[in-house]
Amino acid sequence: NTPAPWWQNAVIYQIYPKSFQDSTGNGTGDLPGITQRLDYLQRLGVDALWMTPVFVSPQIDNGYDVADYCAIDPAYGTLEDFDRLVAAAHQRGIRVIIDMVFNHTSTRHPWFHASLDPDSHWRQWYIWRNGRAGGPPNNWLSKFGGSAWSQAGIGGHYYLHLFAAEQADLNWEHPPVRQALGRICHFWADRGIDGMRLDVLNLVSKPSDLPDAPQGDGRCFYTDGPRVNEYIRQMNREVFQPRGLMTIGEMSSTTMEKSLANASLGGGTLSMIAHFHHLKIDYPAGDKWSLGKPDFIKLKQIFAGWQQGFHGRAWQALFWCNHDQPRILSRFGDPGTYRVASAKMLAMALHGMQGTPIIYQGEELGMTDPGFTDLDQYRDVESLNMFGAFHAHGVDPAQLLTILARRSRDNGRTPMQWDDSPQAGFTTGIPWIGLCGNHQRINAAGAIADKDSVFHCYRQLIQLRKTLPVLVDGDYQDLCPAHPWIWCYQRSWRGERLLVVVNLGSETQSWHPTAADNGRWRRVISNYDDAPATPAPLVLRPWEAIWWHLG
Ligand code: TEU
Repeated sequence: NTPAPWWQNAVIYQIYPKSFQDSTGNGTGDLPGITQRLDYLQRLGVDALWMTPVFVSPQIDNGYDVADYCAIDPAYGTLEDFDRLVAAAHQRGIRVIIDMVFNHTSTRHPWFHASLDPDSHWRQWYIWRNGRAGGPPNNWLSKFGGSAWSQAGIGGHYYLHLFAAEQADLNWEHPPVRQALGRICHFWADRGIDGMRLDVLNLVSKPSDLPDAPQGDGRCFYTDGPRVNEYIRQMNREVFQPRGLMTIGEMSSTTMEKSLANASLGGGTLSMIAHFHHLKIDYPAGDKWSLGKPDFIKLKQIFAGWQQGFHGRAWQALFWCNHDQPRILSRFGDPGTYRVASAKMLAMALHGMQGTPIIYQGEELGMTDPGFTDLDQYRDVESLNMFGAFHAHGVDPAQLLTILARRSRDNGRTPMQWDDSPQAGFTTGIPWIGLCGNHQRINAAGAIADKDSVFHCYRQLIQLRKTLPVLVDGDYQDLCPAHPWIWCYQRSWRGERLLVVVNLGSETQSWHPTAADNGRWRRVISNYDDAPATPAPLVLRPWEAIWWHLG
C-alpha cells in the first residue's frame, strides 16, 4: 500500500511575516528575518512552515489584498530572498507552504483596473452588476462591515467584495480567471514550494443570480457555493496533483458533508480543510462581537463530530490560533497564575487528535493577548471598521474597546517575543504594531532554556506524533461528553491506545476513566510533574492534562 502522505504525521508552524522577525529595522517583519529564525523552527521540530501572504499588496488587509501574485512586496524583501528562504528551510528538512488569496484581488491589481471599462473583456474577471433602485444590486453585506458592493469606474456600476472594498471578488465562473490562477500556482511550484493554504476557498463560487438574502448578510448563498467542489477538482487535476502540492482549504463555516467531498482521503481534492466551528463556541448566537463564556460541552461535541466524521474518510487541520483569532491562552486558558499549565493543557488537548496540527507563532511560548486599551493601538481593518460602524450607531466607545480587547484579530498579530530586550528582539526600530508588553517574562530565549516551558511541551508533542501511530491513524471516542470541565477522549488503533484527559477549568475535578481500568498504561506526557502514572480514579488539578499510552 502507498505510504501515507508526509502531512499526515506532520506539524505545521504558521508565520505571520509582518510580526515574526524584522531584519532591516523598519519595524515590519520580512523574509530574511524568517530565514534567520529557521534554526528555532528546527529546534521546535516542526515539519513545515506556512507563511501568510508576502506578495505585492497595498496592505489594506495585511497582504490578503494582492496586487501582484508573482512578486514579493518590497516591505518583505525580494524574490531572491524568497528563494533563499525556501532553500534554507529545505536544508533543515522544513517544507514551505505559501498562502494563496484567490477569492479576491486588491483593487490595485492590474486585472481590476482593466475591468473598470464596461466594454473590456476584463469586465468578466470580477463580479460587476448594475445598481438597483439607486443602490447596490442586492442586500449582501461585507464581512468587514457595510454593503458587499461598491461603485467604481465608468457608469457607476457596482462590484462585489465580500471583504474590504479594496478586495474585489474574482469571477471564478470565467474560465480565464481559473486558468490565470493555475499559472500563478505553477509559478510558485517552480520555485520549490511544497504546499498552499487557500484563503476562503469555499467562498469562490457564487450563485449566478446573486439573490437577496432573506435574512443575514448573504453568506448563506456564497458559503459552500454551487461549484466549489468542481473548481477544487479542476485545480487539483491541473495543478496541485501534477506539482505534488499539499493543499489546505480555509473554510471557516463549511459543513461536514461538503468537507468530506472537498478533502477526501481518496485524493482528487484538497489535502485537508480548516474549519472554525470550534472557535465560535464563545460567540453568543454566533455573533463575534458579543461577549460570552465558552461552552466546553459544545466544544467537545464539535471536535467529536469532526473527528468521527472524518476518520478514515477525510483530513483536517487542528488549530487553536491563527492571525485572525485572539490568543487561545487568553480565550480558553489562564494567562495569569496558571499560564504555563493551561497553555500546555490546551496543546495536549488539541495534539492528541487526528489531523495535522498547526502551531501559530508564539502559541508555543504561551503568548497572550495584549489587552490594548486605545483605538490607536489597533491596525486591523476588520476591527477599525467594526468600531466605526458600531460607534456611528451609538454604541459606547468604552464598550467597543472592551469587545475589541477580546475579539480583535490584532490580538494574535503582536510581534513575536524572541527575548527580553526592548522590542523583544523582533526589531531594532519601531514595530508596526505594539508589543504585547510581557516579553520580559514570555520569550523564546527563556523558553528554550527552561525544560518545563510551554515550548518544550510542544516539542515533545511534535515528536510523539512521529512515534505513536495511534495519534495519526487512531479513531476517537469521547469518554465523558457531558462533563462541563473534563475532556477525556481515547484514541485506538490496532491494539494501541492513547488516553487523553484534561481539566478545562480552574477548579479541581474528580474523574475516574473506568474504560481505562485494565491494561498496562504508561504516562507519556503531563503538565504537572507528579501526575498519576496510571489512569486510576483521578483528582484533576486546575488545568491539569495527562496522556497515557498502551500497546
Ligand atoms: O479569513 C477569512 C475569514 O473567515 C476571517 O477573516 C473571518 O471571516 C474573520 O476573521 C472573522 O471575523 C481569511 C484570512 O485569514 C483573513 O486574514 C483575511 O482578512 C480574509 O480571509 C480575507 O482575505
